[in-house]
Amino acid sequence: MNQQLSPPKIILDTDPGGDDAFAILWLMSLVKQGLAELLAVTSVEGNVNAKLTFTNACKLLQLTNFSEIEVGRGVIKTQKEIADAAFIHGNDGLGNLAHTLPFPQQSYEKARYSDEILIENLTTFPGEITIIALAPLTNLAAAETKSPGILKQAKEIIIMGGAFNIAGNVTPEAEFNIAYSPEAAEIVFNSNSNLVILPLDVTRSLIFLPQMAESISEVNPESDISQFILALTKAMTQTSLSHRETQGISGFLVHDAVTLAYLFYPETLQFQRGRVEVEVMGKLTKGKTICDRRHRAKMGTNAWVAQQVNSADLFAAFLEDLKILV
Ligand SMILES: [Ca+2]
Repeated sequence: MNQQLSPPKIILDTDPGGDDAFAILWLMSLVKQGLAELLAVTSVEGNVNAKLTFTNACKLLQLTNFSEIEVGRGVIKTQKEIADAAFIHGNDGLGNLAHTLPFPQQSYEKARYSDEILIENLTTFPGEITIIALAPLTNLAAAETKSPGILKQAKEIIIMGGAFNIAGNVTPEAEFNIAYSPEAAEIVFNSNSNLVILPLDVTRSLIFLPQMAESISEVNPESDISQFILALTKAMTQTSLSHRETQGISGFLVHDAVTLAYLFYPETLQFQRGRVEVEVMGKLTKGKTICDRRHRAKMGTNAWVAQQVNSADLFAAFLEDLKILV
């Protein structure tokens, strides 16, 4: 198999997280189909604390029969800008359903730190690894700080984060993953010019509906994965409705899943190229992502920023792949 046709080598950086869980399930279906190679999962503190995101990532890998994949523990950021998102994702990060999943085999105390895993893999496979970042960019920034230039060794860094032409979701201007640590985002934005950014501008239209969960589970209603998808959808729908995240529509936003659409179903998205930067000083706008839209010559572009998504096509692909997993 030539390199162009070999499955992409992926490191998934994640803070599960209800929508992270759906992105992980989608990715594991693609791995199961031989379309992706997952080298490691680097968990991050974000939606909930570092130990819970580590445990949740392990449990989701175990649920999908990939427990051999290494999970890193998140680098702790001592100075947090904002609170976690347990009000959406449940106190355990998974809609208070984590206790229904298999007990993790990997131990948080013995796990390697996520930045070490990033540095080791990027050094071993320079230019080959796609990093999918679904969380605050703390781990990536820690790797870059410890080993300057290391993120340039990534083939591509795909980031769910930011809000450009719409309101933020944690402050009037800022999106959660970026607002959690604007300083970490700044380090990552300056580290590599092959960034792909999937902001709230596109993810806000990705409302996963209870009937979608039902259509997946119908393929194999008794499976543990089906049961988990149904229960998590129910829990996330309830919190999302009560926090008015979906314009009153019964469902919830699967923000993080959009990264897999970019990588495997790119026809579902449209992009513009530009230089993305983050406000790290603003009193009211800290964590806001900015891309210069003025018509003038520009230097130093670093990112493709998603502008539009065809959510019908995206969900069609998503559902078919999840049906293969359950
Ligand atoms: Ca996330």
